[in-house]
Amino acid sequence: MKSILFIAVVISLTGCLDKNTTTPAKSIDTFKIEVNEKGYVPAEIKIPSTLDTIKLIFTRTTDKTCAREVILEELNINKKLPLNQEVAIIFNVKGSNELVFGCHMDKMFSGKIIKN
Ligand SMILES: [Cu+2]
Repeated sequence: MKSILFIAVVISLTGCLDKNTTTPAKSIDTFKIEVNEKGYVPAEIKIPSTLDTIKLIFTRTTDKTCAREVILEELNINKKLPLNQEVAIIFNVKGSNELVFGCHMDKMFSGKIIKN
């Protein structure tokens, strides 16, 4: 009887461990992007393919480039980036494998979100 109980405990424990070690399907992930002299940094954001929603927080820290907004044509997003202010955009990424964002001048400065 005792050994049966012990086995049951071990099984339930390993069950728990399995759940913790496999990556859970996250619904939202947040990334910070600085818009400086180099453009959007980081310019490449890799996300898990299971991700539903992404939150990008942009902070423009320079006046020296034309990248004063962030445009995501595919999703009709166009947001001004005031100097040294955090601007968050939240959107669904379920239907896209790759999304490009950039400035208004045909992506002279740009970045992309890529699914792993
Ligand atoms: Cu530009």
